[in-house]
Amino acid sequence: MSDDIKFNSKYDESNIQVLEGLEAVRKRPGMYIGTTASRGLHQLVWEIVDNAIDEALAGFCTHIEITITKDNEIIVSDNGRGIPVGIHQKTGKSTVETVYTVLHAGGKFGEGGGYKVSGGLHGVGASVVNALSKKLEVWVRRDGEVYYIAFEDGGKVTQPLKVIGNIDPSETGTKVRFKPDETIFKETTTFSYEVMRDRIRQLAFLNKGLRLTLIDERENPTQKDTFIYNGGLKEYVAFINQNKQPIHDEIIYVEGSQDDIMVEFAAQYNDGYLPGIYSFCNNINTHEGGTHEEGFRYAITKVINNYGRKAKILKDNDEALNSDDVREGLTAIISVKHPNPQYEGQTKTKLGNSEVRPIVNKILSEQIERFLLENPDQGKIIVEKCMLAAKARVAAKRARELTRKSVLEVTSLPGKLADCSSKDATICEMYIVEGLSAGGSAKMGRDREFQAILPLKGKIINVEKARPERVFENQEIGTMITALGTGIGPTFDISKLRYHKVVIMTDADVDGAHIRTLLLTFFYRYMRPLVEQGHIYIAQPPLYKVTYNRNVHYVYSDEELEELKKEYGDRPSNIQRYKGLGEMNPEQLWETTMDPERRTMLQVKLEDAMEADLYFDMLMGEKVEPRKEFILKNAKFVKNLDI
Ligand code: 0R9
Repeated sequence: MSDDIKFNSKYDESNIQVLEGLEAVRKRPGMYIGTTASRGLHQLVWEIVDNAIDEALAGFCTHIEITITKDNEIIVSDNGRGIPVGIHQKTGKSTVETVYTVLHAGGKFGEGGGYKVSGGLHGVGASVVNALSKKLEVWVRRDGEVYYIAFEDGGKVTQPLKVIGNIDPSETGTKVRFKPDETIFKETTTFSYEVMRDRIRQLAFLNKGLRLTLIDERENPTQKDTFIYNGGLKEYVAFINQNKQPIHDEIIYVEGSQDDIMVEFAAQYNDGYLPGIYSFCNNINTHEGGTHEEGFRYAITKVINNYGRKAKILKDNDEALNSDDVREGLTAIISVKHPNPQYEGQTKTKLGNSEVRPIVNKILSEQIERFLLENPDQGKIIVEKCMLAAKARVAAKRARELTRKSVLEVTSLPGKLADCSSKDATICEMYIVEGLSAGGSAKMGRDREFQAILPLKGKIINVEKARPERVFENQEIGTMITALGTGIGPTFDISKLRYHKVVIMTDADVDGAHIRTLLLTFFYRYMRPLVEQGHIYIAQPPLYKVTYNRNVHYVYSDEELEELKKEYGDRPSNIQRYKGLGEMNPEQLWETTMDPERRTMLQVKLEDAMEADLYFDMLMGEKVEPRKEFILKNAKFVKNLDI
């Protein structure tokens, strides 16, 4: 059959169109996968995995296996029905070839009438992966036969579809192997096991009962992880709360569907103050929220108030709980699957479909109410926690009205800030410096045109453990907020940011690391756009000053010191180990750490907010055991532990 395909009359004509389509992808890959850096490279894997997940959602696939080969190629296989192999009416080519060569074909050409569910902003389909691959092969097991087709150099068919073997008709599935094109992915073609493991685990949580296996053949012995969660989002919430202190045992779990829209939800309160609310549509994290989150917020506020009144926990003269009160310390995940999602917002991660709001509201209201009625012990704990949040809110408001202005309203710049003279925020930098003496050196050493210095006295409050009202009362935090100019909370406005580089400069010791983590936690929890948009940096002061005769070298790591010794011999005239920034005079601080021509700074990036949440919980939260475990496990990486 496959040999006939070439002679089909439609073949030549459609072939030209196909190659033009794929060529467009190669010319502008960014338009299709966002970027050709590491994130775009991984996007290739997700495009293929998405198709297998669709097959699972259609009810025909239970296991997906993803392998990174020794040569850094990717193999994805599923045990679904296998991609159809018959001739496709419109293209005159086999459906499998069509899927891999016609843009956006996967969703439109399904024979089973199922719709495409998984995938989001870049859900562009398998043909894009083919266009950006040096080589791509597909094996389909269907109707007792193994079919094979191969492409090279961005989608040119090198082996037309043919049967290469016979099998038991009960064995079905699809396997795809591809090698990303190095001329497109110039920055890197190396896949990250950690990045892939985190996303695959998330996909397992989001698709209850589906088994996903990740294998890395680059490691010896082969590294392998299998994920399957029969509890779905319930297990996801337990996972997120692993380093928190839940206040009730039973996780609230809701599942339902209406008008082809599937809704799944799980939630549990912990003794913290900040909410951790995550939402997904078609397995894509909707960071900017949207109609599913609105439906959830409405439902939970209404149900907890109603239940609280009915159960007489909320008394007649108690004020109603607002949506902030009922979300304090709540970890919740809402996931919807929608056949035709509309995304809005700056990063197109806000769900816009208005019909989702009432559907989520209805399903959640009914089932959360049932949960509370069936679990009155837990219901009582939950309502009381929300009432405490409301009390704190009311008290803080009163205190603000009675006493000094809140840090949120202060407008004059803090006295401690040595500001820069330029008003052009895009070139301005603010150094947050540990200690008053280092602050003094930094003030003298800086370029006052564009570098501002804010010295910090001691440690800032741990925002992970403090109620927001207390955070805002904290002097050091107040000073920072005013200096930055953005405001905070609902009035946060990044366009008012006064410095586009905010540089954390602390000593290279344990105290310095602690202060740095406290500051990062604050920025992450309360001013996340600063982190997301890459405004936060970490200064890299040198660890040593090494002198050979009269030549001075500043050395930034122990590896570098070893290199230097190799190069110049083992006997420098002097090695000075810098314990703190205070030991450097202003010129040295400028030369080594602040001069844009010579310094190196680390830019803090946020790859995955949910993973970051877990780390902050572990490093800064209440539970000691997980932190101890982490430190023991990572002790070998800690080189300069000064105790
Ligand atoms: C290894 C990665 N897996 C896939 O890419 C994959 C796609 C796919 C699929 C179907 C089944 N399994 C799959 N795995 C499928 C089969 C049928 C109908 N719809 C889908 C059927 O047997 O009737 N397809 C995804 C798109 C297409 N198939 C189609 F467009 F070719 F139909």
